[in-house]
Amino acid sequence: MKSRAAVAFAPGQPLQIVEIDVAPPRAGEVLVRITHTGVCHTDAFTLSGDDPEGLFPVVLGHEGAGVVIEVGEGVTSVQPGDHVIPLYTAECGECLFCKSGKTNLCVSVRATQGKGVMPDGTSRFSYNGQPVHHYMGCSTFSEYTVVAEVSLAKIHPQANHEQVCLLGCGVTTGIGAVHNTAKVQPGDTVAVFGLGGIGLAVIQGARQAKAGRIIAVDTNPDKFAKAKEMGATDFVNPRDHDKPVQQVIVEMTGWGVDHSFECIGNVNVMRAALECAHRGWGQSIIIGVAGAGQEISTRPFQLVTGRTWKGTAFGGVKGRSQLPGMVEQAMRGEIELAPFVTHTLPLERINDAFDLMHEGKSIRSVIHY
Ligand code: NAD
Ligand code: AHE
Ligand code: ZN
Repeated sequence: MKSRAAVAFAPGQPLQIVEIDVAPPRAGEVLVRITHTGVCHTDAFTLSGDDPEGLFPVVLGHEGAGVVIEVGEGVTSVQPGDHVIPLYTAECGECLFCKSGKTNLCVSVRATQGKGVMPDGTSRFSYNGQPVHHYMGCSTFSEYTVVAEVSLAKIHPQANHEQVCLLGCGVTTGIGAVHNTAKVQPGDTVAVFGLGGIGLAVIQGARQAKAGRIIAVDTNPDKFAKAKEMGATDFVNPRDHDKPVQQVIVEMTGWGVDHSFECIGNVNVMRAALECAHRGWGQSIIIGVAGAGQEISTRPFQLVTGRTWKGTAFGGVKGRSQLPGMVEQAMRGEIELAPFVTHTLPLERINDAFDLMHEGKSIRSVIHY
């Protein structure tokens, strides 16, 4: 079938809105009509050419919601008409990782996903007869996409797709990082570096966890108002200080924070986030994605004196078993999604969404088809 899609033909180039061909779903696969998709910084990261797994041409997008149109042979967990969120972290329930009870990092389709193809090693997308790659197992920048059955969470049919698409990545990642990875407790002190969609979701999660002080850090002071609305109590612009931001935060708190979260993808900030963690027990959670060749460093003494460095993918959330419940939490107002949606744009204006992100003017632009 034909599908309108925003295709990234080459790194660093604007997306092109074209009509691609989408082949029918094969065994274990599902054809989904995407109704809405957010634009996450990770899409911009891959488009920039900095992603070691970046492949072109590709249909990017991994923060969507939609409706099942057709299922391939053997698919039993969803049927046409079901409302779904595609998952870049699948959940097969059977692999070593799913069975461990220790992680959400299912490996069932991860290897082929990273190569931009379906689990059988081929693509369902083509343009002018040439294959186009899939992305993160989702490719939500196409109105019609094909995903593996294990990469779909079936959600409440009355959920508002314009908002719950953000549970496909940003909001789930931030909230999940607080509850599943850091396990923030009432009264804990938290520092959040980077106040985009991810950082604001961390703040929302920290407020849910009844954290005490929530210190919001960004070099763009325009981000502070929304951070305050979400529950941040203190605001730091590193550019207002002539000493390292970790020193500023340690001085504000006495010994540092119980938990810090890096939500930018900057390895220097990752170091600062670790070094503002409390002596003896503070932990720092890396959420930001850094480019090819980037490495983190600190003095080992920072770890010897009791700090812990961790990372998280999709906030540690198991998509098929936990995301439907998070959608219902959003429907009950227990997760607030509306403040994240600063712009809604038709597919034709998707490049504006990238510009707004780079200019620091948006939290999330949601694209509709
Ligand atoms: P965003 O662009 O919306 O927000 C980033 C924020 O960081 C902006 O407000 C920007 O002003 C701020 N910033 C930039 N440099 C800074 C600095 N030196 N000091 C302080 N603040 C600075 O991005 P986003 O969509 O919120 O994504 C954030 C990061 O999280 C990206 O790296 C993205 O790839 C990553 N991410 C990871 C996961 C995961 O599962 N681990 C999931 C989603 C996104
Ligand atoms: N492809 C990159 C890594 C990108 C990355 O770390 N992705 C995060 C999700 S970002 C969502 O916006 C993630 O979940 N990683 C775990 C995984 O399995 O991809 C690289 O460095 O090669
Ligand atoms: Zn994302």
